[in-house]
Amino acid sequence: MEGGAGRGLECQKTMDGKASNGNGSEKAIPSCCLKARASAPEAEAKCHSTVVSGWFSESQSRSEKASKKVYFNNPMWPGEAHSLKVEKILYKGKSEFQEILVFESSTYGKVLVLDGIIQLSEKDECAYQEMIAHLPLCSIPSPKTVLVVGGGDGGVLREVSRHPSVEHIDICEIDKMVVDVSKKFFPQLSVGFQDPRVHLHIGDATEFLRHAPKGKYDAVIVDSSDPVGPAQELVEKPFFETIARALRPGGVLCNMAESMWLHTHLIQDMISVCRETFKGSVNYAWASVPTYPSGVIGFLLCSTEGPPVDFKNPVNSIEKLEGALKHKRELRFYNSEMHSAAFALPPFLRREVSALCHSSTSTLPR
Ligand code: JA2
Repeated sequence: MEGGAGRGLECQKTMDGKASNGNGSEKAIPSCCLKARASAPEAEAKCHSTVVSGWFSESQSRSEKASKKVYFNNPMWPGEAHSLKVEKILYKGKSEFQEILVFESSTYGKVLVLDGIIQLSEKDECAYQEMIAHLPLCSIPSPKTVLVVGGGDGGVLREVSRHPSVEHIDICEIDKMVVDVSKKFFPQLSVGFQDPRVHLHIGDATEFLRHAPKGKYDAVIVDSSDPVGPAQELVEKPFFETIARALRPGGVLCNMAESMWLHTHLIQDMISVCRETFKGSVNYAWASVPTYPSGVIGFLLCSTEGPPVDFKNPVNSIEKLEGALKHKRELRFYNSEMHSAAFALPPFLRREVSALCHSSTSTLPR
């Protein structure tokens, strides 16, 4: 997202609607805000069900024919909706698996939406992709073989390939159309596919993992969409079992694990399934991602029995890896401090997960 880098940063509005340059002195409204204000996207906006009068709202887009209330009726986050102002719809299509929408937003750059749910925006994708890749890969010494499940946009591949020790990266994405759309609209993410270590497999990840040699991977990263639609199986026990089988002893899994504000029970369920399945450590981390519901996303980290893994204190720090800070593009969100900080939990969540997470290597209290 070089073109959109820092988009919005130079354009912060104060609560009273006046523009501010960040040092307290008020200025005329900057041109980017005027442009956003003047845009009249309604004409294009009408052509997609999730866009209401120029605002995209996360919704259950499958119920297109139902009344307007579907916009506030996503089963993953009932009673709330998240909106972004639309400048222009760039693409809409339907694959064998889902609806795909790409639009230019007023303040977050281009946005990829699958089945009415935001998957990434150019402005904040760095937080999600950097964390989901480096939390596991910096927790083990010298990772060599990595599997990415989902992640068809390529952003996680871009991050995995920062690690000079990595020799082989498999990616199993169910929907080829996501890959094609990313190559067309998100070159800063799909650049990840250009690395010669990357091997793309289009298909069902549960099937792929069943055929993977036992103990093949040092790390598995599950970059899935929410568990409604094609990703439903990816939070269930049989899936975790196939991952544990495909990991070497002391290998690590990092799984997208929803919002601590909205999905505490889902997180608890995932942790208890993972405690049963992974005999090493299990831990939970989170990061701020403004375009995801409630503005945060969680990561569930697990290791198999073998060399112990202390997720909170990275042994393979990114700052020490040759060329890693600048590979393809600079790191924007992740560093070793952010890594350890991501495991700090507010009391309400700590109470819920600490009993489930404890193990000899976990840093959470029993
Ligand atoms: N974004 C993706 C993906 C899989 C393929 C393409 C893009 C994500 N997984 C993360 C989605 C997190 C959604 C949170 N509500």
